[in-house]
This record gives sequence, structure tokens and C-alpha cells, in this order.
Amino acid sequence: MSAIAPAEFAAAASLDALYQSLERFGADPGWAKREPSLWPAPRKGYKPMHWSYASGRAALESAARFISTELAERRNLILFNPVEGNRYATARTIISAYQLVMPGERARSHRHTPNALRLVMDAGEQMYTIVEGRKLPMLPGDVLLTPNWHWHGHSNEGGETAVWIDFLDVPIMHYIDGGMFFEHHSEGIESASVIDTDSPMRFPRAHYDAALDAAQEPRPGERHVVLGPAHLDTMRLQVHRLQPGHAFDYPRTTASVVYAVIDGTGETEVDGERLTWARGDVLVVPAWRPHVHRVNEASHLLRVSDEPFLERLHWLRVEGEPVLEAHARIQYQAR
Ligand code: 1HN
Repeated sequence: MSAIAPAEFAAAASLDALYQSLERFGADPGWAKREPSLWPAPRKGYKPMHWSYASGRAALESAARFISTELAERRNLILFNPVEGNRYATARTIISAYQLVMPGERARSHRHTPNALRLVMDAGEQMYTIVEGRKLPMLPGDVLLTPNWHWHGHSNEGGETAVWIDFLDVPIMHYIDGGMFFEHHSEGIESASVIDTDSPMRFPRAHYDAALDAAQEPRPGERHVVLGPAHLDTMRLQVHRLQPGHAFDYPRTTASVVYAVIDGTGETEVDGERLTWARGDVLVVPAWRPHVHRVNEASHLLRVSDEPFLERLHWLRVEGEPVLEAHARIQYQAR
């Protein structure tokens, strides 16, 4: 493919002839690209999206009639963004899924390089996620973490169907050739005897509710807390508590954001598109799209963003804030 002798290029009689040789050389003239590779302002890529929990849960209950957790590594629905060429990522860097585990079922333990977290929607007593050999209770509203290379499996030892929402940074791993490593646990489901209600990998609903009660209002009707310390390198988790009677607007940023509705009802206008939501629904705010939330009642949203990933690379930019200029100055000072 690339074995073109230098003499062939030297002998090219015209630009067209040169282009024909370049085709066989496996190179494109950068000056003659139909699409520019650099453009002055971010383009719109991923789409604002909304999925209903009521329908997602019904689909999984239906799937449970045909697919056991023995058959499936995970019984989940991957909420893919219908942008051309994509059947996987929910937002550019984040994948979200609804997952269901029936009473008595287990989803075997594995570990992988992607970072993961879950928000529990419905579950009873004795629904556990087993992280590194410890059983963490999964109760409605709880957020559970399984960082990069941590063993995790799920075990429903109670009598109620459990459904939750997963968030992972798999699209980043897919982007990095050689990023993905995955292993099954030798025991199937990892054995665990300790029930750990206070694990640093678990954020119980009651704890973040208390933190929200004590938080300041950055503007009337809005409070938020960060779930931390941050054990995931690529994703930031925040819970927003929003009150009715206000419009909460957020500027464009380069971050990709997925919201999950912990409770409440409302609507979010993303770059002019109106998404109406209820408990358990999933919303996507793609990068460089402004958005506004309005709620009908006190509502809680889990906000998952790729901000820590972008911040480390100096690529997090908020409209109106001079992030890039500051970075350029640091480079000059270092010389
Ligand atoms: C995964 O490992 C889980 O462990 C859930 O529960 C969802 C989606 C894509 C890739 C891996 C889990 C997932 C996933």
C-alpha cells in the first residue's frame, strides 16, 4: 500500500496525478480535505435524549421472561444515543444502562478498566452489590461505586425485583486502543461474608439528603452536593435538589452530562429541545449545549459528568470562562 517510490512523486505531471499516487501511498493531502479538521466553534454531535424508566423497567421485566443472568453477563439495556455510527454510548464519554436482577438471581463478579457507578431505583432488603469481597446494601436512592479494576457482582437475596441505572466511562476505553481489560472472577460470584453499610463505595440516600439539608443555596430553590471523596478518575457525581417556581439555567460547557431522576417530575430544555421527565428517567445533555431545568415539585437529580477527565487535560471549558488562556500562560512560564 505504501510502497511508492520517491521517483513516482518526483515525476508527477500534475496535481491530479500526484493525488492518484497519494491514494496508493495511503495519505491524504491535508490542504485538499473536503471537511476541515479544525473548526472555530464546537459542532453539535451527540443528541439531547430522554428515556422513560416506566418503559425501561417494563422492557427489562419482559426480557427476564427469556434471559436469565446465567445467560447474560448483565441483564441490562444500553441507552444508546442515535447519532450516526453509534449503538453504544449514551453521551460521548458515558454509557448508561437500566439493569434488572430478579429475586434469588446473581450477576457474576467481574472486573474491568472502565469505572462504574449505579443509582438504585427499586430494590428491597438483601439486595447487595459485592465490591472487593464486601456486600454493600443497594437501597432505593443509594449510589454505589466500582472504580477501575475493582471486583463487582450483584446478588439479590431478598424477595423484591431490583432495578438500577448504571453509568460507566466505557466509551473512553473504546477510544483508547488497548484500554479495555476485563476478567471474570474465578468463583463466579465473589464470596463475601461482611455486610458493609459504611463502605467508601456507597453513598446512601439518607447521607446525601442530610448533606443537602445543610447545604447553602447558590441561588433560590437550588442546592447541590458532590458525592465524594471522588473515587472515580473520570466522572463527577452530584445530586441536585431543585424546588418548583424557578428556572435553573446552566451555561454551555465542554462536559458531557447524563442526569438520572432520583425523584420528582419536571422538564429540561436542552438547547431548545424540551424533555419532560419523571422518577427514574435518564436525560442526556451533550457537550456545548445550554440547558434549563424546571420542576413541578421538589425533585432530586443525579448529575454524572466527565468533568474530572476534561479538567485533568485542561479541556473543561465553561462559556465565558478563560480556561484555555490560563493554560497557555502556564506553559510559557515553564520555559
Ligand atoms: C457492567 O459491567 C455492569 O457490572 C453494568 O453491573 C453495565 C454496561 C457496559 C459494560 C459493562 C455491571 C455495564 C457493564
